[in-house]
Amino acid sequence: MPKEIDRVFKHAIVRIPGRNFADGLTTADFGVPQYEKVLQQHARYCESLRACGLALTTLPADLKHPDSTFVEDTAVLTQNAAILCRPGAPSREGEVAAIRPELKRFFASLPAIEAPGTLDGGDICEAEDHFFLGLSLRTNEEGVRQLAAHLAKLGYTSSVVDVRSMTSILHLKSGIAYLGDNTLVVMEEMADNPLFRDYKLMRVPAEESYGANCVRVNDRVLVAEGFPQLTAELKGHGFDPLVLDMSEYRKMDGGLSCLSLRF
Ligand code: CIR
Repeated sequence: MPKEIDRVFKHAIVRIPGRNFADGLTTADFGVPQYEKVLQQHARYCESLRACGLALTTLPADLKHPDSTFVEDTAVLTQNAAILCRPGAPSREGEVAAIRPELKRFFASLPAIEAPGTLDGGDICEAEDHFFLGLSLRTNEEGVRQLAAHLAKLGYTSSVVDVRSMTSILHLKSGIAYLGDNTLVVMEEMADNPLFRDYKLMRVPAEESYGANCVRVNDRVLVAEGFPQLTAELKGHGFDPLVLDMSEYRKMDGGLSCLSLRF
C-alpha cells in the first residue's frame, strides 16, 4: 500500500552531465567516473522520474561548469517560489545564472541569496511546512539567515542543523531525507539531534550512510543501489523503493537528490 503523498511533483529540471564531469569537485576516493556510465546512469535516473509521473525539462551539458548536472544546488523550490542559491564553491557560482531562465518559466517570484551569504540547495531539506537548513562547509550562517527570512515570508518555519563537523558528508541532505508521513531517513551520526525527535526516524547504519540521500517522488522512493538494510526498511514501512545505480555520481560526492530540481 503506497504511503500518502503530501506534495505531488509534476516537473523536474535536469542537466545532462558534460564530458568533463570528472573535472568537478570531489573528496571521495572511489576512482574516476567513466563518462559512458555517467550518461547511462543519468538516462536511467531521468526514465525513473518520468515513470513517477514527472515531465522533464532537460538542459544541455554546460562544459563551463563540470558540476552543473547537480542542479539541486542552484535553487530551493517551494510550492510557489524558487529561491536562487549562491553556491559555496567558487567554481559553481555561474551555475545559478545558467538555470535562472528555466526557473523563470515556472516561478513568478525568484528571490536570491546575496553575498556574503552562500548556500547550496543540497543543504536544504523540506519537510512539509518546515525546512531544515544545513550549515556546512558550503552554506554559511548568512546564507542560512537569508533563506530563513525568505521562507518565513512564504509562510514556512525553519531550523538550522550544523553539519560542519561531519566530515563524511558534503551537504545536510547527504545524511537526511524527508519521505512524507512524518518520516525522516537519517544517518546514524545525526539521528539523535533533538530537532528530529517528533519524527518517525529510519536510522541508516554507518555502513549504509550514502543511502540516506534517498528521494520521495510521488508513489516511489528513489534509493541508491547497494544498501539492502535501508531498502528493506523502506519496504517494511510501506514505501515503494526504486533502486538506481549511482556509482559514478558517488565518485563526485553526488547523490540522487542532487540530480534534479523537482516541483
Ligand atoms: C560538488 O562538490 O559540489 C559536487 N561535486 C557534488 C554536489 C552534490 N550535490 C548535492 O549533494 N546536492
